[in-house]
Amino acid sequence: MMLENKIGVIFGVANKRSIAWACAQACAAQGAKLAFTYQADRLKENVEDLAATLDGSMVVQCDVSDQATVDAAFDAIGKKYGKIDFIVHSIAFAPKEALEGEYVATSREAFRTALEISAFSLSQIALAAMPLMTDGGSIVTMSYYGAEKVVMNYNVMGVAKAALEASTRYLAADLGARNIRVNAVSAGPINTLSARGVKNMGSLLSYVGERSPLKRNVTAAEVGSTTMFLVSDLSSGITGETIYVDCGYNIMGI
Ligand code: 0WD
Repeated sequence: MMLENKIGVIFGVANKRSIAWACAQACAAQGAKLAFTYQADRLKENVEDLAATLDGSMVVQCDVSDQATVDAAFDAIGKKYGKIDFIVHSIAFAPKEALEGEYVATSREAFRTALEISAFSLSQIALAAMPLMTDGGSIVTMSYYGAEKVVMNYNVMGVAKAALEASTRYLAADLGARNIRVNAVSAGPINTLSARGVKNMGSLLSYVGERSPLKRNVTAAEVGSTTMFLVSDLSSGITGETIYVDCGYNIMGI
């Protein structure tokens, strides 16, 4: 029971395929109590049904584009649990038209939205969580290889993930003195709701599955167990890192 007496907040469960849900299951299996946020009413029932399978959990609305909902969510979590030990940030969004064709054509609005929801939200959430992380803590976010190499159709989301990884390092430097660690997991492609928003995701999955050292795609459960490690004391010496959980794909040259 690596996470006994620990309270975690999980951002980004949309349904049972969500990476955030795999992270939640891995953390709950180690004894963590979890608060879940959902973005909007369309996801409320899904998230409530999933959370109901875990003892002592709570569910609260939080749309990171609306600061009042972020403040209200942390208020409610603070009232129920009194503290937070870890956060899983598993949120990203870009308008669909920005996830196909040429990156050069990205609109100002799509750029702003993608960076705000997918990257700024990490520092926004860290700031809101700090007063409740009284015993130190651990924050984990989800990134992707498109942050550092060009991946067809990933476009502005790659730029947002580059900002997210840089933000992970700056936050780690700021929060280290409070014993709060901040790390990113760079996950290989997984067939989730968000992934289906990227054009030709199916061919990306087979390409990566054939070429990665392990000759397969990673599973959400594998991302979940690495996240569990990163929020646990087992990783107490690790902060500011981007850890690949991608069946080794990123190490390959030709
Ligand atoms: O291949 C993949 N699936 C990979 C995903 C590979 C590497 C990284 N990732 C990242 C994603 O970019 C994202 O950061 O993992 C994270 C989780 O993605 P997911 O599990 O693949 O996707 P999904 O189940 O759709 O969850 C993402 C959720 C949203 O779902 P929808 O589908 O409704 O957009 O992010 C949440 C929302 O629940 N979200 C928001 N939450 C709060 N405020 C907002 C918002 N404004 N916008 C989206």
